[in-house]
Amino acid sequence: MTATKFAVAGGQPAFDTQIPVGQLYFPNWERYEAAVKGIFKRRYYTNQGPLVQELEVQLQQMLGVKHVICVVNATVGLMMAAEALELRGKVILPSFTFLASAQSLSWAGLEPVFCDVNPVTHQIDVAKIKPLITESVSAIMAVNLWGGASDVEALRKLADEAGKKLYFDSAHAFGCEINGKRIGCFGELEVMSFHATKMLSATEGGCICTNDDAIAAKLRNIRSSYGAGAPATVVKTSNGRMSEFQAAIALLNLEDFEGNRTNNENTFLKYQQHLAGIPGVRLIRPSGVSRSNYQYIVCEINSDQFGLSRQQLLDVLKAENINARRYFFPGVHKSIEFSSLYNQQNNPLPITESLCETCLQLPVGALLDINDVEVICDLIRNAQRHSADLRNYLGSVSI
Ligand code: T4K
Repeated sequence: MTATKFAVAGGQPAFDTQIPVGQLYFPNWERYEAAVKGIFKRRYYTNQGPLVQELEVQLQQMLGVKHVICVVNATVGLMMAAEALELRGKVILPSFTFLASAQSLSWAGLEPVFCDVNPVTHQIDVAKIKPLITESVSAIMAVNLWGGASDVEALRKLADEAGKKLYFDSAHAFGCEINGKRIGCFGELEVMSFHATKMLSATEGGCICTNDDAIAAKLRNIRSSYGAGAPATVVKTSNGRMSEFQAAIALLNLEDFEGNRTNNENTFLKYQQHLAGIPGVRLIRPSGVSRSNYQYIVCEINSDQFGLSRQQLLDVLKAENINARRYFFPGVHKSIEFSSLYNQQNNPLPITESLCETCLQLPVGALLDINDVEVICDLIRNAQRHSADLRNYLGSVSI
């Protein structure tokens, strides 16, 4: 292949249609139709209907956790979590995450304290949490990224010693296990996302998992002003209810979860095989778990070794109709809301800063034909080989 064959240089794109980046699983239409017929027959759209109840029971069994509270999405779930845990003041969390993790704190009147992440695993760096703990910190929110997990044991020990609460944004971690124990069982509670681009899709949706009866009762009352389950005194209520249509999709996708997980794992292995040896490309293996959902395919691009910056490689792939992404950019600490809080001198976040510039997400999920992985990897390998020529087509963007 020569540089002129690349779409960015005027060649034919490798794919006719866009290859999306998320999971995006669409269950069998007939099964969905039957589920919707049931909703119409019962004439019951929402408010803790039978499908939501069924989903909660199935998730409790699958995750081995006492309570699953289904919600409208994980962002609202995280806001509800802060209220149920009665958090005050500040919460320590990584900045290398989706904006919603930190903004859930703003909605709850809390202030984020950003902690750097581990350069190898991308999970919150437990050693860097301790110096950030002060009297005004009420909790640690760890984010389990990329189908991997934070060091849950070290976090538990640290939180207990400091007398702080511990909870997890596990939006990426549905179906993952740590030493045989499903994610969902750790900390005071965990919040999962069932967004369309996630491992278990409810189109929009999520759930909160906890083994604590009192927290569960509060969450069920915070979820809806009319309450559900055991009565509990709560100050604020919300509308975090999941509808029957969301639950119908989630239940169907749950049936197909194992097949989708295996497909993701095979996709990861194929990327691992075909990206091997490309200078400047490091594929991230989900860490801290005994079983991953392989929800994301994450690479770091070292521009000195690769010859193109992460953004330049994204531009090359985009022209080929490959919708690779740069989660997370910019770091949450640089977003409009939080940039004034972030003090580079007092609390530097060098790893986060670097990852925001170098991380790349590649396509994975049910809509990806696994044979296309080889095509994508060949394009990346050739982009590296022809990086000097390609830079001419990509204009003056510096590496
Ligand atoms: N915590 C963490 C760590 C998170 O990553 C997230 C969400 C949350 C909390 C909050 O969870 P939720 O409140 O969302 O439940 C996506 C998702 O919207 C978001 O759920 C996710 N994280 C975030 C990392 O990514 P985008 O902006 O990448 O999605 P979008 O619309 O660009 O879609 C991605 C690709 O998929 C595009 O190529 C379009 C395609 N697509 C998408 C949808 C939804 C389709 O072809 N069909 C579709 O139906 O945000």
